[in-house]
Amino acid sequence: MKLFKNINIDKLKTGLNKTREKIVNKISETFSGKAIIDETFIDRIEEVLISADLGVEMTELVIEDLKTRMKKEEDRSTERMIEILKKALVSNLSVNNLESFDYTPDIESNKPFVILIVGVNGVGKTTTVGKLAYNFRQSGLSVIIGAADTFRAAANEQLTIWADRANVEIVSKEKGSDPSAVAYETVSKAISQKHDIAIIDTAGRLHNKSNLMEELSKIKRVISKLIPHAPDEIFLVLDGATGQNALIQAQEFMKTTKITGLIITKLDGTAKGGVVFQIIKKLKIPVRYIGVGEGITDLQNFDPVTYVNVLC
Ligand SMILES: Nc1nc2c(ncn2[C@@H]2O[C@H](COP(=O)(O)OP(=O)(O)OP(=O)(O)O)[C@@H](O)[C@H]2O)c(=O)[nH]1
Ligand SMILES: [Mg+2]
Repeated sequence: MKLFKNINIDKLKTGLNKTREKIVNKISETFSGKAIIDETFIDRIEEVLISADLGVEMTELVIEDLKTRMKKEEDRSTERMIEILKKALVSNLSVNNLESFDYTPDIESNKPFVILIVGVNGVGKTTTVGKLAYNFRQSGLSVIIGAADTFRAAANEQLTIWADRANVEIVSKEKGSDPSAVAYETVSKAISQKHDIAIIDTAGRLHNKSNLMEELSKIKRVISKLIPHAPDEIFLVLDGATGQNALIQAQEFMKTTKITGLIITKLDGTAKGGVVFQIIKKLKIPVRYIGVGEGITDLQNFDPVTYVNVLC
């Protein structure tokens, strides 16, 4: 079965412009005319990486790596230094995350494959459901989506627009109905109508945080009554533009929900794209997709090497 592999280098480049400018321009300034690698020079690089939201821990690892690699270098040109930095970034990204290089969900033997989309309000869950549905649909799979955000008034309409754009079926109920009932009906229909994939959107905000977590557990329980392996994936959506906060949110969710993968949105238009490194390093949950725009084609597979190459 063909599955979508969406990596558009140009789009990714444009999307990551601000982060790249921050890292590359500042580093180029630092490097220009420098032949001696002294403490001030290293400190400057460290500042640049931290300001791009790489985080202290990840920055320190990269800097150590950079120092070791630079000792062996004759060529101290800016281009060469950026190359070395790239190597240091890639090797630190790959450590715990080799499996995310090539993500192919095993949909064939787990039909209908159920994906639950979770995250706090405004991070881009509904948009991501639309983009995912479109991509799977484009790969020739039949998709059904469920509007289990019954809390917010406009949530149904918003997801219906995405369902039309992606040309997929949608299950929704009136505002205020039980989100688990929507999830149940979505998965039931996925089974009876033989869809390949069911994607369930959830609310980002309920009356309070423990409500939200309880609701998610209930959705999970209800779905697994229909299919024991479901949900096959619980994707946590994080807004990359919030930098450090995204990491904190993820840690909160992980306390109560078994997150199987991450989707980092809004990496376009932010200079905090370095947060992806921190998230990977700290959370040890694979990043599956990244959002680089509001359009239906703006969801890409995440590949660490491509990400670093586009960034520097
Ligand atoms: N630039 C950009 N905007 C995005 C991206 N993903 C989502 N957005 C925008 O973020 C805003 C919120 O997106 P939603 O999909 O409604 O977020 P949500 O998590 O469903 O929000 P709630 O349902 O309120 O919890 C919208 O304006 C989207 O267009 C992205 O990758 N890039
Ligand atoms: Mg939503």
